[in-house]
Amino acid sequence: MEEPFPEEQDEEEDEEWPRGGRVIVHIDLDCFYAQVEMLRNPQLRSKPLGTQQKNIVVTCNYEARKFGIGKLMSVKEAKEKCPELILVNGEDLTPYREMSYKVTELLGEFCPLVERLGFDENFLDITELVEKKFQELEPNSQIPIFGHVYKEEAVNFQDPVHIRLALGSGIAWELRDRLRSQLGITGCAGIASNKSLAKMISGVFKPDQQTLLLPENHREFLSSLDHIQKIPGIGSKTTERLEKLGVRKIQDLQEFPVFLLEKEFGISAAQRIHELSLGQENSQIIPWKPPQSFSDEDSFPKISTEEEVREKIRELLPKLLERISQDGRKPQTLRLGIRKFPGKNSRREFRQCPIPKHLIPKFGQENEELLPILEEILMKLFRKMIGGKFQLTLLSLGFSKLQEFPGNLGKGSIKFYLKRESQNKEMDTPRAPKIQKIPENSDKKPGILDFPRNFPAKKEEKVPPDVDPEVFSELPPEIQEELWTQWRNRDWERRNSLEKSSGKAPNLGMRSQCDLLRYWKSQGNFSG
Ligand code: DCP
Ligand code: MG
Ligand code: MG
Repeated sequence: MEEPFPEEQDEEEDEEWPRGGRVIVHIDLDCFYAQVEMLRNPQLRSKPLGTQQKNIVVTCNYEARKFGIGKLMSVKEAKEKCPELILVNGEDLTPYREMSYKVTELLGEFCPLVERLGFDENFLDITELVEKKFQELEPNSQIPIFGHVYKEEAVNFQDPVHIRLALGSGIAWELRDRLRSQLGITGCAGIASNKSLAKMISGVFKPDQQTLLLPENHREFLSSLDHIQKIPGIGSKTTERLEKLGVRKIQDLQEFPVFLLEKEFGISAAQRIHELSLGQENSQIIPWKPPQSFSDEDSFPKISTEEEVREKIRELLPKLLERISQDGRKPQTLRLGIRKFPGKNSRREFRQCPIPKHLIPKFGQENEELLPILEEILMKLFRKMIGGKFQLTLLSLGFSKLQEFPGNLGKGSIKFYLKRESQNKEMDTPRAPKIQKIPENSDKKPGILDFPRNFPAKKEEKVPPDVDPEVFSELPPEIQEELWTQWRNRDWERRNSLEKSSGKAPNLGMRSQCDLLRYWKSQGNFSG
C-alpha cells in the first residue's frame, strides 16, 4: 500500500508530537523453543515438533499446531492429536537463553530502548528513529506500509500520527528481516502507540507477520479481545475482583462506571484499570539490565517452630533456583531475612554467607541436589539469628553476587550472558560457608533493598559501618571488597528511586521479579 506524503502538514499538531503517543514495537518470536530446536536440527522443520518439559508440551511448531496441538498441552493429549509428533526435551534452557539474548542484542543495535519480557519478547521504543525518518521525508514522498493494518483501516497520510506509525511499520519490518537474516529466527511484531497495545496487537496475525494498530481502532480492538485478562497489566487478582463486580469482557470494563471501580480499587488503581481498558497507557521502556540479585519472600500471620521455618524455605527455594537457572549466572552469596513478631512495621533482620564454592557450579545444572544442602545452610543461618523461642511473620531468601567474568564482559552487558559458558573459571576446592551479619534496615521496603541504604563509608575506615568487625575480618578479600563496593555504591539509591517511580522494577524488586516471571509463564501480564 502506498500513499502520497501530504504537502501541507498541520504545524500545530506536529509540534506537539509525541503528545503522549509514541511508536512502540513489540516482537514475539514464533514458537520459540521449537524454533530454536529446528535451528539446531533443520530436518525437524517440516515435521510436527513439540518441546517437552516433564509431561507437558510447552510449545510446538506451527506444523504441529495444524493438528490442534496447543501450548502447554499434555504429552498424552498431543500424541492423541498427532501420533507422529516429534518431541524434543526442552528442560535445558541454555540454547533458548542464548538465542534470547542474541535477539535482544541484535535489536539493541537498532535502538537503545529495548526491554526484554521473558525469553521471547522485546519491546522497542522507536519514536526517535521514526522521528528521524519523518524529518528526512521529502514532500510528496511515498510512504509504504509494511505488514497488516488492523481492520485494514485506511492510513490517513494527512495525520502525522498515522505517518509515524506507518514509518514504524517499516522499521519493524527491517528488524524482523535482520532477525531472520542474521539469526535465522522469525517472529511477529505489533506496532502501536504504547507497550500494552503493541503487545496485544502483535499476536493478531501469526506466525512471522506484523500488525499496525491505528489510534482510531484502539477501543474497537480492545473490545474484540473479549476477556479482561488479555490486557497486559490486569493480572489474575485484579481479574478475580473485577469478575466479582460482574466485569468479564473488556467491553464491560470500558463501560463500567469509574466511581464503582474506585470503590473497589481506590482512585488511582481504578483510573489505571479504566484507562488500560481503553488502551491508554504510557509506561516507559525499561532498558534491560541483568538483575543484581534474586530474592523472594513470604509473609504469614505467625510461625514459631523450626519445622515451619524449614517448610517456608522449602516453598521458596525451588522457585528461586528456577529463576537463577533461567538467568544462567551463578550466585556466590546466600541471604536469609526474617521479620520477628512483635516487631515494628517492616523491621527485618538479615544474615548472609558465601555459598561454598563447590556448590556454585551446580546452580542451573543440579538444582535437585542443591536443594537439601542450601536448606541446611539456611537453617544454620536461621539458628545464628534466633537463639531461643521465636515468632516470625516473614521469611525471605536471596541470592546475590552473581558470578562475574573477566575482561570486558561486565554485568551490564548482554555479551556477558552470551559468552559466559566459555569464560567460566574453574572453581576452587570446597570450603565451609562463613556467616556474615548484615545490618538491620529498619525502613526497608519489601522486595526492594538488598543492601543497606545509607552510604557513609570511606575506605579508610577498617570495616564498613554496621558490619560486625570480627565477622568482616574473617571474610575472604573478594567478599570484603564486595561489601565495600556495596557501601560505596551511591548510584544504587538513584536507580532504585528511578525504578520505583517508573512503577516497574524488573531487576530489583522481589515482588516485581515474581510478577514478571508469573507473567512470562502465563503470558498474561506485565506491570506497566
Ligand atoms: N514457555 C514455557 N512455559 C510457559 C509459557 C511459555 O516454558 N508457561 C516457553 C515456551 C515458549 C516460550 O516460552 O516457546 C515463549 O512463549 P510464547 O507464549 O511466546 O509461545 P511460543 O513462542 O512458543 O509460541 P507463539 O508463536 O505462539 O508465540
Ligand atoms: Mg512467542
Ligand atoms: Mg511470548
